[in-house]
Amino acid sequence: MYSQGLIGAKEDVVEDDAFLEAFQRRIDAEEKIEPNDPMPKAYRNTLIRMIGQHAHSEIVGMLPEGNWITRAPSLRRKVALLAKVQDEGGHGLYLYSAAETLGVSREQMTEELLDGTAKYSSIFNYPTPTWADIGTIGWLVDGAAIMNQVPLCRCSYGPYARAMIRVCKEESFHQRQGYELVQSLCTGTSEQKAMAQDSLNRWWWPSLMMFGPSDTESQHSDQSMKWKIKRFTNDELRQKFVDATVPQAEHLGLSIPDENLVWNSEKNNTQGGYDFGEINWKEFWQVVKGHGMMNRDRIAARKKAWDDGAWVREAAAAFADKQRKTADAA
Ligand code: BYC
Repeated sequence: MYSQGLIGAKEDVVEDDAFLEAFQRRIDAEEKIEPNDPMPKAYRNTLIRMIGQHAHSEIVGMLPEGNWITRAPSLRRKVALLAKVQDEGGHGLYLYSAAETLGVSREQMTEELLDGTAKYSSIFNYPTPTWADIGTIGWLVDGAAIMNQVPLCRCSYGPYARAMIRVCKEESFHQRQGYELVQSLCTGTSEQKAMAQDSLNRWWWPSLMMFGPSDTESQHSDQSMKWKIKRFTNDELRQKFVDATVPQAEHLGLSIPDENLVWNSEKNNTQGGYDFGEINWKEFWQVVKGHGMMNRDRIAARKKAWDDGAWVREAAAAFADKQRKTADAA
């Protein structure tokens, strides 16, 4: 899908065995790959796909929470939520810029999001009917994002790895504000605590789905691990998330909605970990393929924002054109 229109890409290199082995040696030596370095076409396309999907997730991720900005219950909560949603917009911009260093344009990536060819995280296709969802998203969704994204700070592609450092710091603040919000609900009235439990019941399984298909089904993990784009498999990260989050739920006095959740001291090389129930993979693939509860609304909202912003793009292009002509005439 991304093989056409690589605006900044270097001429294709001859991908013979010597080239591929030399490239792998650089990866194995933990050297960072930079935009002008020769790289296999598949490495470039894997990164464009993954960084593009990540950027789209940040941008679409602003929608479910943005929905609550006008209804935040206090000024303090409103300020925190506004800042969080703005941070997600900033993450999207870093990531589009990182993808552009690989030779794909932001316009092309946006078109692929709007026409449904590019993916974004399944998690943002679930609705946010209650205020507790704002806390739960910070706690679980940003918590899962951190688990997945901290290892990406060591990704072999330099611009992505560097962008992830600031993103992770901000996600960490988001996770804390979410946990603190849920904690307030859990120490409030019985109705507030019930609202927090209901929200956890709805977001727990979709949060586990964020890590992607199981290792036996993941198409890209093996190669991405060899290229040190990914440092852990989907299942390894999912397990770390479950092990970190269950004690947090216990501290809040909330129940994880999984009757098969049980401590297993033999897990994780006998360090112990939780066994947990089977994810509903049918639901996961339905959402990924565009048939979740909110897929249509999310894309319609993005399309409207893109169309409404057309005059800004035209004005910016006209201004740049005028500057160029002035410079040429001087
Ligand atoms: N939703 O072979 P696999 C965030 C797709 S956090 C939708 O395992 P890979 C945020 C996958 O793309 C969320 N699609 O792929 C948080 C592939 O399809 P294609 C974003 C999914 O790439 C808080 C196919 O399934 N984070 O933004 O090795 C607030 C097979 O999967 C999902 C990132 O993007 C899913 N959950 O691993 C605001 C982090 N899972 O491309 C914002 C970077 C899988 O072949 N990305 N698919 O058509 C990654 O770490 C990896 O790309 C994934 C998937 C773990 C997501």
